[in-house]
Amino acid sequence: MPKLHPVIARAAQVVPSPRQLAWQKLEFYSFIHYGINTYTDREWGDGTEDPALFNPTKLDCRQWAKVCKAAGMRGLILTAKHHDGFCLWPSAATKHSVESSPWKDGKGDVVRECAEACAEVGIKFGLYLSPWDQNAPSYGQGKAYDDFYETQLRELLTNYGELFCLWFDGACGEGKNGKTQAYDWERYYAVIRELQPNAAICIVGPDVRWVGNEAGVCRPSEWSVVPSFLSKAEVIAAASQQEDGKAPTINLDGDDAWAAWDIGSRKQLMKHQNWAPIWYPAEVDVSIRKGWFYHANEDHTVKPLAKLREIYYKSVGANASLLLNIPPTPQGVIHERDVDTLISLGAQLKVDFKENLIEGSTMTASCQLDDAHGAQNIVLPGSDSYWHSGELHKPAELVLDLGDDLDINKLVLKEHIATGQQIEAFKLYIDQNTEETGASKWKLLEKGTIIGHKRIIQFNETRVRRFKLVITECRGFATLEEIEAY
Ligand code: FUL
Repeated sequence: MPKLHPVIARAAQVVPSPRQLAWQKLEFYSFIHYGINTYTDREWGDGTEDPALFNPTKLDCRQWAKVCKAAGMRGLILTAKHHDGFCLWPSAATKHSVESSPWKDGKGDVVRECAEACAEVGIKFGLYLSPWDQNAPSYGQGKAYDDFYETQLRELLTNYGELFCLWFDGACGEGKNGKTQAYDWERYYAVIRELQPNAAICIVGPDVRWVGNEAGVCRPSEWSVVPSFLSKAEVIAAASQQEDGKAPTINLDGDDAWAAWDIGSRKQLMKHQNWAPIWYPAEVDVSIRKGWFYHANEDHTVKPLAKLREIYYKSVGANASLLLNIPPTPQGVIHERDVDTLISLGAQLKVDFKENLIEGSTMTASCQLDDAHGAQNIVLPGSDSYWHSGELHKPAELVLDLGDDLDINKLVLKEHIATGQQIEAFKLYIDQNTEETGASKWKLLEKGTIIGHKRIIQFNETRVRRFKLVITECRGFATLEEIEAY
């Protein structure tokens, strides 16, 4: 393989932070859009809503957490405050909160109940705190609002245990005559790093990138290493939805830099070489229903199991994480339609990934860095060891021998991303000779690009004993941490 251009060599050296690695391992978690909009039947409030409207009769955060867990999720992100400014916790910075509602005589705290439920059920907890706040009198006054926002952040970051992420969106629908607030993002980020250094700062933030649409679609090559301008708050805000709660019109085929179909290839890195490459992995956010908040007239829009499963394969299985929104009803529970579908999804994923048939396999490679990085490491599930090709001058070939003919319909490939994302293209073959001996008859099964944290490759169930994986293009070297076969 030809010598790397310095721009690409630099990208090959970019690695995730420990918090990004921890976040990536969660893979699938929920968004809970709940607040005053749940009671006004709107997607975006305007900050004039009466807190007295907030009065759940059966609020059950345990049910939320349990349903998430049953669906196969490892975390939950709650909208502590949406654009209307109503806070789901009693905030010292405003009275526009649950404290002014009849629920539990103003003594309730949804953030606390939810944090406790997640801890009890054993999933991670994260928070969404809308920067745009139409109720705060200081909104649009620069530092005064930043002070207010920092107070709220500190409350959330200190009183509710460990948070796995803080989620900021760039939406602001103030329109031409609205207020403009220049958020002091660096100040907000510093508070998060100070109080919860392990929390990932998502979307408008340095740790996790919005995939660019709300349809559950990833790019075919969803690079985790991209030019750093993509993490600039102005760029993200410009790409976010701007008009009354409408989904963004971003089209991944568009040619603006954010929306482009390709943002991390060599071509893009060369084009944007003045922007240092950063580790900025993608998250796919999508709602189980039409809207982000609950609306009874959208009960029929709950996505069917097949659609959710497809979204899972196309996000978690394409080097992104999946943030699936489930909005509770005005009673404060997840609607039975959503519950049924989510339970089926969890059951389906359990069946799909029930028995990893890799145990007892052998894996050989045409090259390896040293004895500690041999190909057999790839078929030791759960171990930290991995295969490292060493510097590559020609394609690396790996052969997986399952030890017997087995009926397989998917492989899961994982790069060792702690040492960066390197693989740019691969070919996967199956051996049509299923006997132990005799010459292999390789048939091309799949031609792919990136692998990253996880690439799920599905195919028609085939009786097969051996696979060959050829890494045809990569940056510097290649690694693989694990292969699973189902
Ligand atoms: C957007 C918001 O405007 C929507 O209401 C929703 O919260 C979505 C996840 O992010 O920017």
